[in-house]
Amino acid sequence: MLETSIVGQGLPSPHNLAAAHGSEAAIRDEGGVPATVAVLNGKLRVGVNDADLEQIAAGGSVKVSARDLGPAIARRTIGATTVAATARAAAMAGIRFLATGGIGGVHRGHPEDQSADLEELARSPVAVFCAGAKIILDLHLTLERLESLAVPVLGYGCDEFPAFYTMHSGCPVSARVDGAEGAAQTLRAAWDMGSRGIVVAVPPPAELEGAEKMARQAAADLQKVSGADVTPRLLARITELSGGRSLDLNVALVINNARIAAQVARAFGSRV
Ligand code: PSU
Ligand code: MN
Repeated sequence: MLETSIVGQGLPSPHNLAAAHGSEAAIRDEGGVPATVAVLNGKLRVGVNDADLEQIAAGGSVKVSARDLGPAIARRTIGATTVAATARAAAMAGIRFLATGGIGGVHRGHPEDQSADLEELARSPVAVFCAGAKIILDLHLTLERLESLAVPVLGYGCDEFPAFYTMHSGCPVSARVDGAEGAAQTLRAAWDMGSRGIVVAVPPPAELEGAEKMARQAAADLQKVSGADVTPRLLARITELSGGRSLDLNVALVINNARIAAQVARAFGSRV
């Protein structure tokens, strides 16, 4: 299962479609069936076609988080779903595996701005494969919040929570898993023990040099921005600051997460 806020708001063209198509292809490569989620024509769709994706990628889509699903359906908006809204869709469809770039979290300097991704993880029984949370966030507070919500944070072959553009955040994961089999076993045990959402944090396939410095700069530049716009605006600022280097890594890590999600799903013996 794949989200579309990254296509509609998170990445510019043509990187957004490259990430979406690349993720779907990676899942198929691993023998899985991709289901990309969006709100279209007054319906929450689990599985969209290329024309739908192009419509979302072309702009004009609205960012739809969990609370926006009802209004977006009623108003027939073109809705690009965040992790929170996609996890809700996964729960309804009985799908347990979701891949994205990075989950939302607690914003730097604005601890009152907490992504609905976190609360939704406490509710929906879905494993979210991500390169951690974006370095533009306050990762320490984000992990504290996940701990309070009793959401396991599994490091896929790592002990440190990745920070999206880098595998180093200085913050520990709650448990480490190794390989697809190891991850599948731990997911099964955690769900048996009553866990709902589970974060599977996968180190990014490359490092963006100077990521921490750029994140600090971006957060300082956009101090006055608030609400749903914050995440897309911060990502766009990092793109400028990195001279576009962040984009290729962003696409690569989304595809990498999708591939690993499909491998673990296969080991788990379930649908992606
Ligand atoms: N990962 C990316 N790019 C993105 C996002 C994640 O690489 O744009 C999106 C996800 O859809 C995530 C959302 O759920 O940002 C979080 O937004 P907010 O902080 O407003 O909840
Ligand atoms: Mn927010």
